[in-house]
Order: sequence, then C-alpha cells, then structure tokens
Amino acid sequence: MSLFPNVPKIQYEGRGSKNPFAFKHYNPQEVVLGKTMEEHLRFAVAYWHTYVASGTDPFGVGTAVRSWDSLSPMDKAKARVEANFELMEKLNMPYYCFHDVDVAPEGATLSESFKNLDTIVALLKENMKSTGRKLLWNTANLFTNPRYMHGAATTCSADVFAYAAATIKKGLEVGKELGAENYVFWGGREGYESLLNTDMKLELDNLARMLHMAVDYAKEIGFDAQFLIEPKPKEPTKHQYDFDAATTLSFLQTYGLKEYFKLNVEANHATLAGHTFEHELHVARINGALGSIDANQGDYLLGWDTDEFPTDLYSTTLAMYEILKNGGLGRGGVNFDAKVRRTSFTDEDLFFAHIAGMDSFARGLKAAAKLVEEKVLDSIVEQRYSSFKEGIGAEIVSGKATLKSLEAYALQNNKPIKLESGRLEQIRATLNEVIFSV
Ligand code: XUL
Ligand code: CO
Repeated sequence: MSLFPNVPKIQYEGRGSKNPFAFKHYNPQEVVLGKTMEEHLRFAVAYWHTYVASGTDPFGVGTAVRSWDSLSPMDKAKARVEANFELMEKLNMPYYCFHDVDVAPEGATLSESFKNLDTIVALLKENMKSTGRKLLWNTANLFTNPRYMHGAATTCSADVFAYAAATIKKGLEVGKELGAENYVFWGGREGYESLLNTDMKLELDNLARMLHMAVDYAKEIGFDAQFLIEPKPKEPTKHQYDFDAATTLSFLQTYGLKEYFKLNVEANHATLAGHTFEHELHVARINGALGSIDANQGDYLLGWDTDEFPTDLYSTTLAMYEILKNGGLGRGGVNFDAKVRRTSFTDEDLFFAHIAGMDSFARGLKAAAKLVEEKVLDSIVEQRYSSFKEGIGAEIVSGKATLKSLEAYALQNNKPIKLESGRLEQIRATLNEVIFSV
C-alpha cells in the first residue's frame, strides 16, 4: 500500500524540465570531479521534520495533513516507517536520520520507551535490508521532555544526568544495530539561562564526562560510527555551550575529546551564531573536523531557526566548495534538517521541498567543482598572499623570523609599502558567472 499515491518516482529530467516531480540538476550517476553526484552528496532525509513535524508555531496548531494522523501512537510510528522508505525510494535518497523519539513513542517508564524503540528499530532494520537504504546518523532527543528543562548532561539534577546517560547508551546500541555511519550530539538544552543560578564549570565538566562515557561505551560495544557534535548558539537555551564551530573545537580540545569527534555543521545554526554557513564549514575544515552537514537555511529577516529547505545557490555553492576542499564528507552526508513551511501542508510539498533542496545542492556541487577545477578562488588567494612565499614572508612562515630580525628588516626597508586591491566586487561578479553557468 502506498502512503504517497499521488507522487511518482522522481527522475532526473535535466535543466529545461517543467515537471515539478523531476530533478533538474540532481543526476545521481553524473560524474563530477571523479565521483558521482550520489557519492559526493550522500543525501539524507530528517525523520523529525518530514514525518513528525505538523506545522505548529507558537500561535497555531499543526496544519500538515498526513494519512497517519488519526492512528494510535505505535501504529503511527509504524506508518511513518513505511512512509520513510517510500519517500526515500521515490526520491532516490540513500540515507535517513532520526532521534529516538521521532521513530517510537515514549512509554510511561524508561523500560517501556526502550521496548517501543526496539519494536520500531526491528521494523526499520527489516526495511533497510529490503530497500538497501541506510542510516546516516541517529541521536537521542535530550531536550523535548520536561525532565530536561535544566539540561541533560548539564542539568543540575544527577538523576536527570543518569536518565540522559541511559538514553544515550540505548542510542548507541540502536546505532550499532542499524549500522549508523555517525552518531550525533546536539545539546539543545546544554547551556544556561542565567549565571545567577549556574555552576558553569561543573556543567561543562559534566558535559565532557558524558561525552567520554559515550566514547568509552561505543568502543566497548564495537560501534565504530563517527561521533559528531552539532554546534548552535541558542534556541531553545538562551546560551548554548556548543555555540559555534570554534567554541566547540576549543571545548573538545580542553577536555581531551578532539580525536573522537567531528562537527555536524548546520547552515541555520551558523547564521544564528552570526556567521555564514561557509565560515563554519571552513573553521571545521581547517581544524580537520568537518564531519557532516545539516543542510537548511534561515531567513535573514527573522532571528530564529526557521529550518527552511536550502534553495540559496550562493550558500549551497560555497558550502559545496568547502566540502570539495575537505576531500568530501567521508562518512558524513547532506542531511536535510529542514521542514516545509506551515502553509505547505500537503504530502506533495514534502517531495517538492526535497527536490528543491537536492537540486540546489547538486547545482552548488557543479558550480563549486568549476571553482575548484578552474582554480577561480585558489589563484586569487594564492596571489593575495604571495608575499609570504619568498624573502621576509618566507622567513615568517618558516618560523625563522624574530621580532628583532623583523625590526631590522622594517628599518632598512624604507621604500613605501605597496598594497594590492582585494578586488572583492570583481570576484563576486565572477562567482555570479560561475553559479549561473551550471
Ligand atoms: C535543532 C537541530 C536538531 C539536530 C539533531 O536545531 O538542528 O534537530 O540536528 O538533534
Ligand atoms: Co540540525
């Protein structure tokens, strides 16, 4: 039985196609810089936004119309499994991602929650086997239930810390059972509201303790997924500890965790932190920590996490540029942590939204490949820093120079210093040409 009977299999039809149920740019087998688009992009559907989100906002109830709306919690969970694999097949989407509570309802007790989860995990496993679809990552939701109001790993309650630890332990077991390629930690409630009642040092130490326990347990059970931390500056907590890539990397370094974690960089989290997506990807990349991405976009006119499907080609191009420069995402992928707008309430909209996101990233990939191949930005940057290639610049870079030797150089170098233009407007115009040529 089909849950999306009005939606055909989505095929690549190419640029001129007017068919809304077709890809215009995502052509899975097309080779770009020696790899197929499918290998580059490793798209994933986010369970929570696609099958669980109902379109509520602080002023209104859900608007989404889904065939499973009237079912009991467990039957709803089972219908969503079917919906997931049908949607993935129809979109030719290789991966999916979920939080524990997205796939199975919480029970009255922790053991009942685990039991519900086991039932659905068995069903997911069966479907993965028969369809060949894979799990990019799973995670534990440590933010929705009221017990996490003060945080999970950074709570003031040791009992809540223990509950969260049990939930993470189960999440790692589920990840192993389903062969997850990554495991994500996003600390939505790991932060603080006011220093007036907060022991920040204890909270940060406890967060590190929890992550070390997770590393140890994964090792113990032979779960070899890449661990990822997903930075976000705020929302729901006023000040989250994993504020942005740089803050998170410094935390990992301080607590001896850097070698075990990479980052899952999300576009809308970057903009909430006052950065561009490419800034966060770049920081992660140059620190050897770019693991995976949550592909979405925010609205620059709004100050919150709108999780829109990515359609901004500048952003997808510059994101894919960072990813290509990183040599790909390895075990990571492009997860659409994005939801349809409240007014896009039909099942068809779920498909149109994913097609838009996949095409925007495919187009970003093609444009980024051109930037790499033609060394458009490389040659600009190389030229701009060429003074560090020879003479006094080479001495600075090699570590030979000292304040004394530089003073001697500056004193005898009495010609006026010659500076070059940054040529930013010209570079941006060139970027436009590349993006709109693919
Ligand atoms: C929240 C967010 C999460 C994480 C997974 O802003 O991005 O959905 O991706 O917990
Ligand atoms: Co996310």
